[in-house]
Amino acid sequence: MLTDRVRYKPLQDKITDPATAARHIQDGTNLFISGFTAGYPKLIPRELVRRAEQGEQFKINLFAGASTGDMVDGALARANLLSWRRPYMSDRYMRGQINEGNIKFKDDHLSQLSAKVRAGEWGRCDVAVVEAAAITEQGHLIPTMSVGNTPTYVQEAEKIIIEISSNSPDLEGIHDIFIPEDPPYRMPIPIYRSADRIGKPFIKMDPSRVVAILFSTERDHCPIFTPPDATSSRIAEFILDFVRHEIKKNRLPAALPWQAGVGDVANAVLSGFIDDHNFQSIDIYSEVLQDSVLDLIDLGKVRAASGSALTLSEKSRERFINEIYRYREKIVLRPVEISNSPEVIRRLGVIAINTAIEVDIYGQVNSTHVMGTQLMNGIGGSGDYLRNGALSIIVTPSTAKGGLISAIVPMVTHVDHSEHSVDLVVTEYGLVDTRPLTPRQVAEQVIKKCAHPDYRDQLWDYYQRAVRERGGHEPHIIEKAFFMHQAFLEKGDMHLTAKQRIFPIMD
Ligand code: 0RQ
Repeated sequence: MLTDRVRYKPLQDKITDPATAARHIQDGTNLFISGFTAGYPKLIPRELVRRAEQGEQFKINLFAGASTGDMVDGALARANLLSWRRPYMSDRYMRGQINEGNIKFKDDHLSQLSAKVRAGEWGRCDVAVVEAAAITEQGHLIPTMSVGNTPTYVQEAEKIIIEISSNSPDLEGIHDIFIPEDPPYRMPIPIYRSADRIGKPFIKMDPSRVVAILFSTERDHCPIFTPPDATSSRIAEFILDFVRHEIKKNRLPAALPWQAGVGDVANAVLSGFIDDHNFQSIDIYSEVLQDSVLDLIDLGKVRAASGSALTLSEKSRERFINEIYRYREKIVLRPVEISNSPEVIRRLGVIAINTAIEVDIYGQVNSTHVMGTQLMNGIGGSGDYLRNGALSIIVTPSTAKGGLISAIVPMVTHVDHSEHSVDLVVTEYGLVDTRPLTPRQVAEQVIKKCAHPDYRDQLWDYYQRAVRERGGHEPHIIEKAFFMHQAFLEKGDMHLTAKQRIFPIMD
């Protein structure tokens, strides 16, 4: 067991216990961890929480690949141990602390993080704590179910702590690790197809910086994906119909790879391929690969699936582990600066699908801040893909919070993606291809086709009035543009009666 997993003999005497290892982490430590929905360390965070519970006063700055599990983000936030957290996270309690101003958070495009760390923009790289499946004979690391920023963290850290996951499957050969040179010496990233491998199957590591190795029997706890509901399925149908039609008309090549963001709609689109005979050999060039990718591989429908992490339900994880030999030849796990590289996304011509919190009538998108102020998760990779995709699709259910909030609004309260990055807007009511339309035509169609019927009249009234009273290329009544948000903030509902629409709020 020990020699199987730590095959580099000089490191075998670094095996220790969590309390000893975690002593390298003190007040003010910049802690860089592996993890990108999966593959995060478990023992060190638990030990840090234990120390806090025993009364030790200290705070750390935590940098990950993206979101991790409750064992990291939830537990460290609850123990009040975090000064900073970067980047994307999705933990409910941590989100609350960030919004309260108790944890500092700054959002970054995921593709840019590693280079920023290498440039020293985040400060000293004190300690890296990484989960690994094994250490090779030469002293290099085999990561587990995610790569994220781990190669750069391992390269830059002064001290490295490794958690060997004893229940990780034999993942050797699934990763493709490549760290590009930084400007001005960067060369093209030579990926021409999703399947291309350009690096090494391990993370290069200087064993002399390893200060501790732990053995872990803990497992990732990944979000449970529910089967697609009617709304997600309808959105998926619109997208698949549209793409089929564009391919038929020769306006879109048939072989473009797909990226689908986090969440149910993404899963629904990929599940939509299952029964669709038009899509027989799909390339996926995405960030997080979910259960639906395994289903498609099982059906023989995937040529290659490239991502930075595999986020699987318990059931799919079992299947993955038992038949890894089948999946290994289809799946490539890369550093997030490669999976999300604008250069590669643009070269491959990715069809990118990402979810919004709200979209405005001209196609600007808010993915991150509810009512313009409350952080939800972060921009993640959505900007990397939407800005650079060959066809950039933004999806959202037409309403949120049981219908009390319209996801189609006159003006978004926070902008993550501008109209120039958005080709299609899709809700369960319809799809608008903004590409051949003027902003005014986009507004008219988004209101008519995408907004929930309950909100169409008030959006239309606003738009018509803006056209009449202010005009311009993108008509707005600036001082009234947030009347729907204002209604929600005042009475918990964006619905307005005809009278309210014309008088108190609009006037
Ligand atoms: O709140 O959790 O309290 O119920 O937002 O919304 O509908 O469950 O949808 O899980 O797909 O998340 C944009 C947040 C959508 C996500 C966002 C509330 C809603 C609910 C979640 P509750 P749903 P999803 C990278 C891909 C940015 C990063 C990204 C996200 C909660 O997709 O973080 O795209 N995206 N990464 O009630 C108030 C509204 C709301 C609202 C939703 N208008 N107002 N609350 N909610 N809309 C690329 C990859 O390849 C992975």
